[in-house]
Amino acid sequence: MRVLVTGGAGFIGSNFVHLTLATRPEVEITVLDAMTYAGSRASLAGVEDRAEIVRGDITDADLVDRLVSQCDLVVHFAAESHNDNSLSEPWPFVHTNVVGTYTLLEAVRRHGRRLHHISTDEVYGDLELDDPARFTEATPYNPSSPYSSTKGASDLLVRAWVRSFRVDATISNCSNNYGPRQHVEKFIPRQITNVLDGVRPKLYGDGLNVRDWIHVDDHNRAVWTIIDKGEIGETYLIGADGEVDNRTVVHDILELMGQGADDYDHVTDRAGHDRRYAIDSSRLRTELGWSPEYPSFREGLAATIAWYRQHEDWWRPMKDATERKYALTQSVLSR
Ligand code: NAD
Ligand code: TDX
Repeated sequence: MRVLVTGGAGFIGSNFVHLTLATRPEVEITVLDAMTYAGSRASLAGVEDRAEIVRGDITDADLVDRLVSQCDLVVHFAAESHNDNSLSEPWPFVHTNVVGTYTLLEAVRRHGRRLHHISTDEVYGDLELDDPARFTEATPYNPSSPYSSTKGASDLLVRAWVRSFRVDATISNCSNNYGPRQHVEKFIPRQITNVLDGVRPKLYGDGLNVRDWIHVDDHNRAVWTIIDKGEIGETYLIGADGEVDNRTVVHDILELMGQGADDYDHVTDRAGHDRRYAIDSSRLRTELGWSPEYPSFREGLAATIAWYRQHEDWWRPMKDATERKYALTQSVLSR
């Protein structure tokens, strides 16, 4: 079985490649990745002899057509993925997330291939802190940011191609991932690497926003469960009951790294900052029998801190440029 993994040099995609090669000897992989600032060849170190790595864009229709024709299954991770970037420069999000997904859909339609589309819980908008509700597969779409609106658009394209052209596709919407090989622009690795650099963590606004954390390996095991057992045309929500507010995450990082619990700074809030995400993953658990394997968020966080301590060679090249970008954003926001 040959699997085409788009975005396979990014955070979740590269972990998917490593997990798949370690657990599925029958699978051969082709990675298609544009190697944007978020893609890293170093994330695929050690897999080169078992995976073909193609540098290319998912909006390149000829390239996509050829690679799709040569595979049995497409797992589509490639995206512009960072909310803050989508606020400063939305166009790459429309291009990659919407036009790129359209380009893949047309190729899988032509060649009759199976597609699994990776999406996010952010398409459902946000919840109040005291709302007992969680997102389910029936929650109406209500995205807030340019990022989440383009992910919502890509999901709707997939649904339309299933209904109109009988494309064999499934969709998953997952909550916030953490783990190794996540770009240092994202919340958890940004704060871990700040502490390693002797810099205080930066908390947006009041820090009470809640995210529903899941370890990236649990996400990717769920993706394989859906590929193996999911019903074509259906959507499955992935989450591990990991709701934690941002201030607690920063406290945990500081404590696990031997710092004072209050050694952090509040900075200007993100525009339109979603308050809370929470996933009800009952459908995936009861219908397909998936459950998360990571025992707790704190244990996963400790393992993630250890990974960043041991892999400075991986994150150092991207740290300065990321912090320069944040300094610029903060100076614009505080004007
Ligand atoms: P990432 O930014 O780490 O990786 C994205 C990858 O896509 C990079 O390797 C990049 O080079 C590649 N890419 C970008 N534009 C491309 C293009 N035009 N053509 C080919 N490749 C391109 O993102 P991630 O956090 O690994 O997210 C992967 C997927 O999972 C995304 O679809 C995202 O929406 C979704 N998701 C992420 C999370 C999360 O917490 N990170 C949660 C739920 C869903
Ligand atoms: O320095 C920071 N300080 C801070 O308080 C950063 C970078 C973030 N935050 C806050 C904003 C959010 O409330 O932390 C929370 C998490 O922020 P991000 O890591 O940027 O993630 P989020 O915006 O929640 O989106 C993530 O989860 C859903 C991924 O980036 C998306 O790709 C995914 O779809």
